[in-house]
Amino acid sequence: EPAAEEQRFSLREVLDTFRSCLSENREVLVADYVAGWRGLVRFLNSLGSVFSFISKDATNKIQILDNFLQSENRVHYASVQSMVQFELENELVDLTKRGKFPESGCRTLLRLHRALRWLELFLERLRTSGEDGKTSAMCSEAYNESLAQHHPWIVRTAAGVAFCALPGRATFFEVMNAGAPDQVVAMLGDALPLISEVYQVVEDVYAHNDLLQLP
Ligand code: 1PX
Repeated sequence: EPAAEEQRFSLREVLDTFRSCLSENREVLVADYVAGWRGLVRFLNSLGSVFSFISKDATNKIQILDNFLQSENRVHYASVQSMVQFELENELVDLTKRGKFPESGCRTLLRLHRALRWLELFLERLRTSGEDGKTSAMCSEAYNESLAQHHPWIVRTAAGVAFCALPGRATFFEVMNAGAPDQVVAMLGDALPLISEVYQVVEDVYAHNDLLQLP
């Protein structure tokens, strides 16, 4: 029953997935990271088909990482840290220009990692916005401060058009299905520090290995 399924879906559960991402020794678990993204994409799809070019790309990247998680090398893909070590030691990453490994785990996860920064900035704006806040403006500001810097003109333009189709703040809060607006705001307040912690751990791993500009 798809309708009932839709009903139960709350952004709270999705954001909770990011809680389980971090192990006790601050390893970022790829399976949970990917599960979090799968939930976000589901949410994006429920906003309408204008966003399908975005969700298709995200789904594609999720699938690439999923394949590694099912492969014979899966133990090496358990955490972001072990993935980076494994792919670098075995020279499975194109470091300066695209070549033999256009779908390495490292470069694929980096795209989602950059998008997580967008999510953090966007949700923080949503959390602190007033009732008349414009989601499209919040979204494009967050985008310009993060992902846009890594996208060519054509993608930035398409993204800008899609942002105009975002529903208003009230509808947005309803779709999140996390209760009344003040409860949504509280939920975002709980979830954001976690998202930003996961972001920061991955950022540090990539920076330490000089991987932040992978082609
Ligand atoms: C309540 C808030 C929850 C909203 C959940 C929204 C989830 C958004 C998921 C966005 C995932 C975007 C992944 C983009 C990865 C990417 O940068 N890909 C590009 C580079 O990849 P490549 O393999 O070529 O190096 C690729 O070119 C991307 C193409 C698609 C366009 C990406 C536009 C990204 C806009 C992000 C903002 C999403 C707006 C959603 C509105 C709620």
